[in-house]
Amino acid sequence: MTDAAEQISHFESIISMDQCIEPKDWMPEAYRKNLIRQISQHAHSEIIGMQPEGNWLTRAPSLRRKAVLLSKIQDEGGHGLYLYSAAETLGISREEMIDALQTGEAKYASIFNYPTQTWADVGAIGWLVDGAAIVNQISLQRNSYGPYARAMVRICKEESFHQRQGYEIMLTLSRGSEKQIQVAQDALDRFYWPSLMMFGPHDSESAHSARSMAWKIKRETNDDLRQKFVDQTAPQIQILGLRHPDPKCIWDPERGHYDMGEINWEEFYSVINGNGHCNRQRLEHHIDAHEEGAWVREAMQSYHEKKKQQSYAKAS
Ligand code: FAQ
Repeated sequence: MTDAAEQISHFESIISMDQCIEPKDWMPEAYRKNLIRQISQHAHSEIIGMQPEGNWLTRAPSLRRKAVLLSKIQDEGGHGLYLYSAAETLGISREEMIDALQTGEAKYASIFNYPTQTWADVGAIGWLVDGAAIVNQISLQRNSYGPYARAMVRICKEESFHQRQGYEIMLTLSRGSEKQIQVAQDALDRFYWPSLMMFGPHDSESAHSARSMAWKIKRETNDDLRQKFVDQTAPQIQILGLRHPDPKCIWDPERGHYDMGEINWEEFYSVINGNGHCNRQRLEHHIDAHEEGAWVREAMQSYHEKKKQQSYAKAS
């Protein structure tokens, strides 16, 4: 066997035994690139995802709600940092990833291009958006790249708290006044379909799924994960006593699943191609914050350089 054939065979045997590929292991270039694409877009989603909820920090209805929301948003920032670090182990720099986000070359989850119009939207995001993220991320805990899989374990623990805090907001509103019930219903109506879009296009239309499934970068397909989410969400809507936004979401005893209506794919592609309500605003805000933080990065860099010089001087 040639060296190259041996490398491929070793890589494939690690994948087939459900073990992890680690940063120093040999890996095919396409595997590395696909991971960088998915992990960096996942990181961007966590960071851009701080903005819609951040919009409500100064208007949270009580000090308790404000403290919880602040801590949740900080968690999302932390998730972005673990994920950028995991992507860096594949040989891409943080600057390159940020540049790809800011020039629009790299995507982030479509859901964060929808505006948060009421306090109930904060509840709907925690319940539905974090809920959809967990369904996906639980399966990603078993993905084949070690640093990504390990980051997912910690992230899932925090997301499950986020999901509960969102549901608790929705429960409080749906047990409240007529007006509160109405804003809860409105938030559910606006966030339900975009949450289903978080799982990506149908399997038949998904450009990366077949390869990612073969390499165990993804462990379940877009449609299978979406079905899990629909199945877990329908009874939660019943408990809230709200109207389901999808009239076709009916239990099918033969399949053992809830049915679902068709997603508006035109809207999905329009949003991921930069034409959602908030795409421009989200990127502009990110660029402004990044520029404002330039002095912090420069100060840290020069401190690091100084420390390096001092340790060289000591050693020589
Ligand atoms: N939005 O071939 P596929 C969170 C793109 S974390 C935007 O099926 P793939 C936490 C896709 O990138 C949420 N773009 O792609 C939180 C590809 O474009 P490309 C993020 C989408 O990768 C909560 C093209 O369409 N979670 O919410 C979307 O096999 C609250 C073709 O699609 C993750 O990123 C979309 N919804 O499957 C934070 C999980 N769907 O790259 C704050 C990790 C598809 O060729 C507040 N990622 N596209 O230009 C994944 O599991 C996968 O990447 C999928 C897409 C399932 C998202």
